[in-house]
Amino acid sequence: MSADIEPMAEFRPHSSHWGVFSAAMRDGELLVRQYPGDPDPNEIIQNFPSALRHPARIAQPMVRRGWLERGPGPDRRRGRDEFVPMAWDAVLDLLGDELRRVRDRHGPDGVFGGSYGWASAGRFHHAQSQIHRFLNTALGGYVASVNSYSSAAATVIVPHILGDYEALTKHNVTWDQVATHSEVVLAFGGMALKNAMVSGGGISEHVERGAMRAARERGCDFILIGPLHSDLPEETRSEWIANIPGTDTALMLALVHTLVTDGLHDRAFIERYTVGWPVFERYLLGEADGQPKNADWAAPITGVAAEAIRALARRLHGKRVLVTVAHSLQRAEHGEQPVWMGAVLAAALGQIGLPGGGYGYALGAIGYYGRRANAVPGPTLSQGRNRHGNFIPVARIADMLLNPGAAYRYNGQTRTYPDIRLVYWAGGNPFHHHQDLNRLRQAFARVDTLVVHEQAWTATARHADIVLPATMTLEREDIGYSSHDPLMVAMHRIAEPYGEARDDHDIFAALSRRLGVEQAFTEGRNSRDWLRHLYARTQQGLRDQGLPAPDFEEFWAAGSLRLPQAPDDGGPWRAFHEDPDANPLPTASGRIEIFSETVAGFGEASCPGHPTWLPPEETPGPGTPLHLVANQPATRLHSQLDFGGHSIGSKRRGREVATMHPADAAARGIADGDVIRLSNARGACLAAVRLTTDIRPGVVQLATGAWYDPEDPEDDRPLCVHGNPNVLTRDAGTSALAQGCTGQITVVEVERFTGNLPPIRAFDPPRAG
Ligand code: PGD
Repeated sequence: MSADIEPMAEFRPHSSHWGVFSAAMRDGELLVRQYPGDPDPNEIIQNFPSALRHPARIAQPMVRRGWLERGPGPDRRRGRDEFVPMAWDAVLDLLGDELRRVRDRHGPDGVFGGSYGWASAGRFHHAQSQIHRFLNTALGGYVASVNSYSSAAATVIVPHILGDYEALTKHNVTWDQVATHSEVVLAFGGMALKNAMVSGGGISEHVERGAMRAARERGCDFILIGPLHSDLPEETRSEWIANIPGTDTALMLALVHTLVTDGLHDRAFIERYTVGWPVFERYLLGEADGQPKNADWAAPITGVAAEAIRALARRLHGKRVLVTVAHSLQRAEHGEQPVWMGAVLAAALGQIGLPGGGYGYALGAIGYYGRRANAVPGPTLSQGRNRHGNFIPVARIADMLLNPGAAYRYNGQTRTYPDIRLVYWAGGNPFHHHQDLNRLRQAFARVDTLVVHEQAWTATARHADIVLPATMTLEREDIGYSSHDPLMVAMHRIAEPYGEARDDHDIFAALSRRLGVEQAFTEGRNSRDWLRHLYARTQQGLRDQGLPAPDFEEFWAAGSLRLPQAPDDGGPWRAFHEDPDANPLPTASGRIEIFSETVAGFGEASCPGHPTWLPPEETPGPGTPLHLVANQPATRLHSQLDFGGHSIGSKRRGREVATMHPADAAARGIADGDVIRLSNARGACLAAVRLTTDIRPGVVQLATGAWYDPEDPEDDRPLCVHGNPNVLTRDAGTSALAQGCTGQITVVEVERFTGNLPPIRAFDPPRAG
């Protein structure tokens, strides 16, 4: 039994996606303390104290006036209307009736319950699990969403070319192997610590910085390929190749071209472990289309000198090289290609499956990659079965709502968008995560009813018809657990719920009662009973291994439990390397597919049968001469707790901070600290600006997560005064294969904002009448 977090009388254990901590209420103030066992704690914890009782929290159930007065139906007043407070019983009766109406009239195909979002740590109160369980129980199913905004392109292409996506990202090269074995880490898109600092479900030890430092001290070279120098930590003392955003596939092709023409590629590896090389090689050498994909070809596309590309390729030969490709590269038009081409580059270097070498796809993108898995099962709430089974690729939500009945392509299928009447969201913020937010507003205006459970007045809550206030984790008990972190945490309740906020579970239990399925939803358990029940699975796993298996009360009193972990054995990749016949990959051929008959057979021009350079539709040009990189923020997770002190402290003049190169700024008369206006044909937003030479000229960077704050909500394309880049990004799928999110890159113009600075109102509650 471990007592890693001492359950002191005042400070009690808790957990979040960004770290384990302990907390206490003293004189009405929340105090937080970092977990002492964490070598590199995440400062995002500091968002909690000011957020807990912030006026941005939702205090009571609210119903949009227009919906209340006119009933369900399409309405462009969503996001513009005032709200009417309502008592819990009344609002639950109203919502119960509406759910019954939609179920009886339209069936599960009329309800979108995808409800994508990161929600919070704590495996029982996990909002996605709760909402899906409820919709399955009460409605017999719903239209779901598949894949994620993080990694949709990779999730769909990887099974065709490498097999198991989970094994690629979670059972492959670890940080320990990097520290011990890698000689060169070639990081496309880098491995920014801000991303690795976060892990869904909780994380007790942030090891990435230490592992990179150890590797560097041993002599490992880190090479960062990407427009932002900050995408590798200083500890790596990395070399920086600042390519044009979205051109990594061309760069990788040119690297492989040099390896091949210099005779440096590993023919034996390609022969034994891959299929389809000859078809790809014809394309690479230009035999298929007359254009060799050599360094001279790649130089103007990538903005990297041909000689630098050739020199880099030659340097890789004979070393233990780890190729990493950040998720961000595939969150762009044709995002499947860098994922695939990264695998081909690693195959050409011949080290897939060796310690610290090969292909570490997405290593560093999130805290649970590059680690050992827990050797016992964790607590998971069953979501029941969606008997309906219809789904959309997650980032096609606006397309679906705007085009009911329209056909679209996905992973080799032609599918049809359903006609959605009711959208139900808990634990996500589409006005943070989706692209082209003005289009999303139009899409949400089309449904009959939009229901949102939220802790705070996000723009999603402001666009809802029925808003139900949810508790924060600090206001409830739960179990913090992540599949690749050994510390399971008893998340004690630290504070009373804000206002009338309720747990998502209790809201769904009350609705289940109204819909006659309470027993099926709750199974007769209250929340504490559920924690005991979910814990039992882990306890049994420990028992099965003959390990001490404390009962729930002991675990709860101790505050945490350290779990056994699986060995760092290289997973299926090591086994494949040792014997590809005995341990084939779960692809069509059992080998790495450099050419895929399956993908080729789908006949998509936007994703052919081998990795291909496909120029993006959107490139800088007249009116929008700059690339915008809309990446992950460092001072909050996505949009969560943007009103917390740590996030607010990072803003300037109340706005999100964009970075740009001094040369681009000078050409526009912009000085450090100015407020700028970023715009393109889809929209515009304000941001403060910081000038730095750590960004490629021609590129502007603005992190996601600043809450959407329309200057004039009545406008159809309002200026976001706060700095949400998703008013600018394009709502188009990565390709007809994966239809993933392409929010990472777009094109803009930037100018100095000279008008009167509009106030920030994103954190003020909406009008209530
Ligand atoms: P969050 O801000 O985490 O963003 O998108 P996601 O929707 O996950 O939203 C979670 C919401 O859930 C918050 O509003 C929070 O208050 C609420 N919440 C938390 N806990 C609870 C709870 O217990 N109950 C209830 N009811 N609510 C809760 C993230 C998505 O954004 C992701 S994963 C990625 S990787 C994408 N990245 C980009 C990008 O790189 N570039 C662009 N342009 N856009 C992106 N969007 C994507």
